[in-house]
Amino acid sequence: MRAIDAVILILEREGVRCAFGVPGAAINPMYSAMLKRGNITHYLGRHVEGAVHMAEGYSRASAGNIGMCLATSGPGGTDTITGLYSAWADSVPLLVVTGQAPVSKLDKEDFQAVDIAAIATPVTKMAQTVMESALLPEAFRHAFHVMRSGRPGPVLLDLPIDVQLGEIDFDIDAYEPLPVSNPAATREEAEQAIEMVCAAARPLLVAGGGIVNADAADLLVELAEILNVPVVPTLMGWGVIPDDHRLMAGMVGLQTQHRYGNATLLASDFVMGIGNRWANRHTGGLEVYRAGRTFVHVDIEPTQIGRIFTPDFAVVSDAKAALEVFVEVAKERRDAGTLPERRTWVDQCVARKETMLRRTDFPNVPMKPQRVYQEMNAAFGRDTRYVSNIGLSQIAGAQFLHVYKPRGWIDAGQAGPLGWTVPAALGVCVADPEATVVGLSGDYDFQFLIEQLACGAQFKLPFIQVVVNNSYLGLIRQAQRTFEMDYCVQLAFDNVNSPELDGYGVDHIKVAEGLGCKAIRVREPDELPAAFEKAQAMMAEFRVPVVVEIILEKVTNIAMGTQLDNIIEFEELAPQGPRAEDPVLR
Ligand SMILES: Cc1ncc(C[n+]2csc(CCOP(=O)(O)OP(=O)(O)O)c2C)c(N)n1
Repeated sequence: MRAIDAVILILEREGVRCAFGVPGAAINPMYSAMLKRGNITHYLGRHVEGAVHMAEGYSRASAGNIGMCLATSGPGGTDTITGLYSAWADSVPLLVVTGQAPVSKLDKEDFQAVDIAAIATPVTKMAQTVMESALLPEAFRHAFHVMRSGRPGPVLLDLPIDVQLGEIDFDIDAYEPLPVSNPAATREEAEQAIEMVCAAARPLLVAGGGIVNADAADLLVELAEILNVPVVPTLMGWGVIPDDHRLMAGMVGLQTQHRYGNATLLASDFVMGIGNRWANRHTGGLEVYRAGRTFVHVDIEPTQIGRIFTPDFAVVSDAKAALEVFVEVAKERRDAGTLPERRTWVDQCVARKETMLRRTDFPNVPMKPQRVYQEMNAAFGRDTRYVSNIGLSQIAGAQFLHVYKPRGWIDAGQAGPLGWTVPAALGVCVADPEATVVGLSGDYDFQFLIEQLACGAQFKLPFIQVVVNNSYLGLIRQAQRTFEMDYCVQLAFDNVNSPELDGYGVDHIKVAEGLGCKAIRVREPDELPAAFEKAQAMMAEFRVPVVVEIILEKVTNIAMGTQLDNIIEFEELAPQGPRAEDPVLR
């Protein structure tokens, strides 16, 4: 059979059910092979970067399934690089398959021939141009193994057109995916780690995205409950413990943080990080983060240990394997009565969570963003999957929204490429068609890959896209406190077709409607509940993305700082005591 026909059989055997892509001459044999079998659904991107972020969103929402993006040679391949980087930075498995010029033409400056494997190498776990048809099956088997093993990540396979079309002998019945083997904590390591937790007076668990990747959230919560130790999820781990769990102590960081989270970290004397990478926006300056604390680090990837700082004790292990043996050891200590009593420390953490709050119930018009998140919490249920990316919208969303389950907050946490949210949300819709998916973007993030909305309209991928419009590049201008950079960077302009926008510039409603979606504009906070309800009804009726554009005040500042102990609060804080409008505290 043609080697590319064998590839399609392998993809099916490895669990691939869909592809996101853009065709072109060099990858067209692969499309012909998909057409022949008809088992892989193809979602046509309106930009290759959109297609690759859709594939990423699909992987991030799926436990186990891997998103695949197809692109042609030359610009098709280079357009995938941002998606590969974003997946690589956040440990997301993702398969990019590119077409390529024929092998004999690779060094002849052929049309759209570029060494994409070399370009992709720094942002992938493996990037390879496969030079022989007979090598294609093993290249794919190896690629799936690499994506699934150790710290997950993306792979790019580049297929010259003659390699795709070459004839090979292949029997799919003789093909088995390679088993995944990951390092696992030993019993001795678990005893040592739990002993260190027990020896601490004010311990915390930092729960990272590795727990999400390992599908081990239940074990993390079980461990925290047995030990009675509060949990700080990282941005990538947010949701592994529900926000309203008594032991959810808040997020820590310079931007996506809670006041109570930072205060609790600063009050702690011990931190065990599991499946996290001590990202700098979580730790801030290491002098403050580490001062007076003992650290244990559990990570699947040995080269991650000590990359940021040397922990007092390290365990190289898959998060699930580590948590299983930690729970076993903790249960034995509980049954033997050798776990320390933790009531005072936990009560102190809970008290901070109930009182160290930021105000959200602003009545202002134009709206303050805090109010938007208060109303989103009231409008969207516990099973909502939020998708967000970068900017003040993402930062404020993380400070004020509530997440209750793993993969309930899907975020390009490290790379933050503008434009990511809409396509990633579409990929989430494909992965979980039953879910309520809510994208959250600033106006600039929304505009970057706005054309992807057409894909949602075409393939009936309904989700709610909240656009908080300050027409201001909020995060960048807020950063201007450090540099004077306001040089020809105004998003705002007078739109001659939409004078009612009063200088906010792009008419997102008209664009969204032109792309086949539904759209609502909201100016007053009291209109928000009805707008969200209407958006959900429209989504159900028309099965297309629904944009809810919220006109914000232009100058918006969200609490952030340069160290955990000097976060600047720009707005008034909530009055002391539980905040009635907050569903987590109600
Ligand atoms: C591809 C890319 N270019 C530039 C940036 C830098 N950047 C980060 S946030 C931001 C402004 C975002 O504006 P908007 O999406 O409207 O969100 P806001 O901060 O106003 O909520 C920019 C330019 C980026 N993250 N990605």
